[in-house]
Amino acid sequence: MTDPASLERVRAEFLDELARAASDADLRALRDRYLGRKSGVVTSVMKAVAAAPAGDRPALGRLANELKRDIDARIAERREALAALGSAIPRVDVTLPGRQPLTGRCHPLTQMRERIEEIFLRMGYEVVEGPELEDDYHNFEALNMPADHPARDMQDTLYLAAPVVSESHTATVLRTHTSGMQIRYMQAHQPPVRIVSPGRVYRRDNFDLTHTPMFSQVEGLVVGEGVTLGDLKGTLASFARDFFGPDTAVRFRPSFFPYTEPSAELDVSCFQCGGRGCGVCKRTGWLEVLGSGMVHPAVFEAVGYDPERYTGFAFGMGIERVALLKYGVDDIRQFYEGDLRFLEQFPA
Ligand code: 2NM
Repeated sequence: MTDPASLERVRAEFLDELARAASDADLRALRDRYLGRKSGVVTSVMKAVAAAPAGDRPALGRLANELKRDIDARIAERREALAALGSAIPRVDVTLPGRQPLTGRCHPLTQMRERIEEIFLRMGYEVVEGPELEDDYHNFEALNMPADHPARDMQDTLYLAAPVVSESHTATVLRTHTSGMQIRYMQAHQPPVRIVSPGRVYRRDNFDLTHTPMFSQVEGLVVGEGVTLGDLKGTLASFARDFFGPDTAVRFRPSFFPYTEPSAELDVSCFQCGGRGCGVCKRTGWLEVLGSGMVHPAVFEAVGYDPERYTGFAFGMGIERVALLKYGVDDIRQFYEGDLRFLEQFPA
């Protein structure tokens, strides 16, 4: 027995079950249950229609066929919707290695400067920075370099086209060293003094493997009563072992600077060959690292310190130079080219 109302009940039941079908397998089972050839619900309806009184058959047949097409179409529609949903969910292979994010880090010269600063900070020094545009007095005059001194030659110094006036001074040169800041510090403070001054400095040089017209320095200054050459040697030997490694040997060679007397250059044993002689140290076993000396009395006079009461030592090193040595870099210009293939070799 069948009638239009029972066909609608079948449709309603089907729609109810369709709404709960959440997978391809559910849809296959649903299709089987309604449209299966042997025992599908709609198949039974068709059989019932065939058995209905002849007068009812055409109308019931139309309704039954329409129900069958509707069920078929809705299942197909649902299948497509599920497929679209499935492909929208990204498939993640959790066994793949993660993507390495590109992280920033400090430039190798900054890392090097901070390493040097840290070593001296641990020894009780203060870090002070000064202006890159400097006046003649702080860059030369107070450092025992009078007007006719060869270091002031146009060859070495970059002069400003016109003086630059600021609150603190009237600059005429790009500083050739950071000593100017140390003069400023001494003018403003009484001993004891223990400072390092890092910064960029400028020289009239051409670009080559070991020179650039701008480079970076760290200079140090210690002033007090009874500061000796022995303090200078001990301090710099200690720095060298900290910076280059505990097995580093040091030697001091006599040298000359207008602002120190006596003056000495510090060599460290070649970390590459341990002092036996190699390409890095040019077969000498030693590497020149920095310049130093006992502060000249004329410098103390210039800043108003009593040279009979106070003594002190000072030193200066090029950051690029020590970085070249430490890392075995053969061309200083690489530090300024911004090439990531070079820079990435210096993890922070
Ligand atoms: C050097 C070598 C030797 C130096 C001297 C001074 C100051 F200001 F105290 F006089 N500051 N730095 C100095 C001494 C720098 O660099 C190679």
